[in-house]
Amino acid sequence: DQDSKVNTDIITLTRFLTEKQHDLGTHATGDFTLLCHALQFSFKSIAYYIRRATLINLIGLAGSSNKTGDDQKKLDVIGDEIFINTMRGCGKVKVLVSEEQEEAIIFPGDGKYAVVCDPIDGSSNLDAGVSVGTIFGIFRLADDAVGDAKDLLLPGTELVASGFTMYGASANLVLTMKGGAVNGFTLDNALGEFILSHPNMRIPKKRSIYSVNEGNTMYWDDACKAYFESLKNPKEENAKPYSARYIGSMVADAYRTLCYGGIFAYPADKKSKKGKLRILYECAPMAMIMENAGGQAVTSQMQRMMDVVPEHIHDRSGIFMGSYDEVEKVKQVYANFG
Ligand code: AHM
Ligand code: MG
Repeated sequence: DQDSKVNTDIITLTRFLTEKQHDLGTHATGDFTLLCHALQFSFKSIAYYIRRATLINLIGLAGSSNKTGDDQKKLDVIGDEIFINTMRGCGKVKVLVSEEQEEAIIFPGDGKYAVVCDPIDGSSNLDAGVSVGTIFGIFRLADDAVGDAKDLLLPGTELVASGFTMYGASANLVLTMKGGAVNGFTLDNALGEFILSHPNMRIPKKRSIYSVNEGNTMYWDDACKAYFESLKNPKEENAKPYSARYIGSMVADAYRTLCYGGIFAYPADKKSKKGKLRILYECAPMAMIMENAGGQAVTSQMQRMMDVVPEHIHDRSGIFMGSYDEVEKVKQVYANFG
């Protein structure tokens, strides 16, 4: 009967984190667990407001611009405020960097962590109901850190945890910790809990899918042009061309790449000389997820993304990331161009 099929032993994010904390032994203070609880609350709130957006008239412009001069959506502002308030409220965070805030925000108190985030990435897609997401990274501050923005100019290799939540057909949280596995959780709206639905996610080793804004082709350098050309018009006998998939929402494109494999790229080009995506809260957290799932992430200079030290908190980089073999292929083509 139906009742006997009910799983009464589900692993919620809370249970997962509690078990992880236990694994760390007595030196774990629980601060990180509390911080993650605050994070998941912000994801639930943002998910809720995105679902309700049309109904409660949040769609459209907020009448303000962020520092790059982009029009900010009302939901951008709300997502940012939710994030700032939950991070302040948990008492474990000293510094917060948000894509929507020009300066790092310093919280009073003795928080040991720094959090970097893009509260609602891909927000240009919101009005069309396309998936968007929150990207985040967590650093443990050095004991002598004064807690200002400079403490955050760190490479991805220093991240203790990173992840994202995609607000799509369901809210999907992907979380990984330093040297650990990548785990996927799905928000059960009725229970209000993130449930471990995708334990130990591994990115397929290769897959013939490419994801890039091809409208920028005229700005690409020759290596980049040659690489994508080789996917569309493979020279090997009987080889089939790759499929194109580009949502224009990094979290959604990254989530698909994680699930199905392939390559996602936002290269540096003649127009965006340093690329478009931000190192600290977009590229590095995604690179950590890709690597921990068995994939790779590199810059447009073919440097390991995780090693890049941003020059300032909103610094950008070109990025190629995804299946291990697909990134190898990128490196090969670029090597031929010297
Ligand atoms: P945003 O942080 O202003 O939302 O911009 C980041 C987004 C990413 O989600 C996506 O990968 C990229 O911009 C798409 O850019 P483009 O429209 O140039 O293809
Ligand atoms: Mg963004």
